[in-house]
Amino acid sequence: MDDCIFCKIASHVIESDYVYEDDRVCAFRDLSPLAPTHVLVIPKHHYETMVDGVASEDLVAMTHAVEEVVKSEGIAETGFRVVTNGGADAGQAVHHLHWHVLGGRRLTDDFA
Ligand code: DGP
Repeated sequence: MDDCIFCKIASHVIESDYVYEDDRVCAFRDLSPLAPTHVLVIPKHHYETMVDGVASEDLVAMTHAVEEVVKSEGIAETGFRVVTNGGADAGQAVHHLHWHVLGGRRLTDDFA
């Protein structure tokens, strides 16, 4: 996807503040953090949302990345939240599947 910012970050065409990477996924800090830890976990393959036929290998890799991130950020024990926005009603701004990983403070009942 030539015009997808997250494809460019995944392929290092545009560099970001990466906190985890393997052959299927990468994780990097959100530009506008809503919590002390606000990391985005994305598959390197372009999917728009969770209902875009995501390969099970990519789901496993994303789950593994969440585990690595919450451990390295020191929030595995204190608590964390994983959120994904799919489509207009959810306010999805970037149309490349991403999981927000939030933690480091008491999270409210709202999105963050
Ligand atoms: P969503 O509403 O779920 O599509 O959130 C998209 C998030 O992506 C939003 O929290 C801001 C973040 N974001 C957008 N563009 C960039 C970027 O170029 N770099 C980084 N690190 N984050 C970005």
